[in-house]
Amino acid sequence: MTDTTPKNAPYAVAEEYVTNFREYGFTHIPGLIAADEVARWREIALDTIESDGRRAGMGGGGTALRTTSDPWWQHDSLSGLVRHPRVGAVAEQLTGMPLRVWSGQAYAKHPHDEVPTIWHEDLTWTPLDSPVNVNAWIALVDVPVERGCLVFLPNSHKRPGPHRADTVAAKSNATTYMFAEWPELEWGPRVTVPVRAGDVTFHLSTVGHSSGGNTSEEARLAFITSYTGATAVFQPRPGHLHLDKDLEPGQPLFDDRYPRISSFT
Ligand SMILES: O=C(O)CCC(=O)C(=O)O
Repeated sequence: MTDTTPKNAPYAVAEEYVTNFREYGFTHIPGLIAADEVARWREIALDTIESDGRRAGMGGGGTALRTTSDPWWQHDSLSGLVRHPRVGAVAEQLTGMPLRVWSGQAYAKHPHDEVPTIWHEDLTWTPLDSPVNVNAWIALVDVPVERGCLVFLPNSHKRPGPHRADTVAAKSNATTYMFAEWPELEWGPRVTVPVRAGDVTFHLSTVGHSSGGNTSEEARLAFITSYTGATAVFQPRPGHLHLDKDLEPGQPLFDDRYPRISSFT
């Protein structure tokens, strides 16, 4: 990752976040989205999950995590959040690379869905060849520890490769595959990151992470935008599912469905 001056300079965050992101593989940026804007997106995300939600594939182990159905471009209501200029600009600043959207979905972990999200990294589940993949996890409500905030394995992106597990094997042992594949990760430090509504955490696809169950009385509501390198190529491995039937293996991503951050207004 090289240092670049972000195109959207007014949206740039302090250099300490860039340093943290590159050192640990994730960073937490408080208050990136203003309170009134978050309130609006919270309503829209909830409505979209209620009208067109499904059970999230990432749950493993029985969590009832609900998500808006893929692909994001079928939900006009969510387009403004997927193309959020500040969130996109920060993703490019952190990675130092030109990026495009890969996916964007709202997720609700309902009260007393107490099953944690499995330990995983995202690369194994991503049917792309790309110089970088990064997720922005946008908190639409306050997420204290008891509501199931994210837990990261700092520095886990620096482990020796290969960084992808076999997707078919990982699927059949979803709750245990990560520590089975990279046993040393089980014994490293873990960082639990409670967040306020409007905060955003960013993490690389090679970083191990999970989240706790929701033992609280309120839904945990978040929006996850996944970005990939502007030059990314669709390259599914055995076991990958992807709903865009117009994409052929080896093909670059279409600008209309996978917009470049530089095209956001
Ligand atoms: O929201 C969660 O529980 C997990 C999120 C996640 O895995 C991700 O953002 O990559």
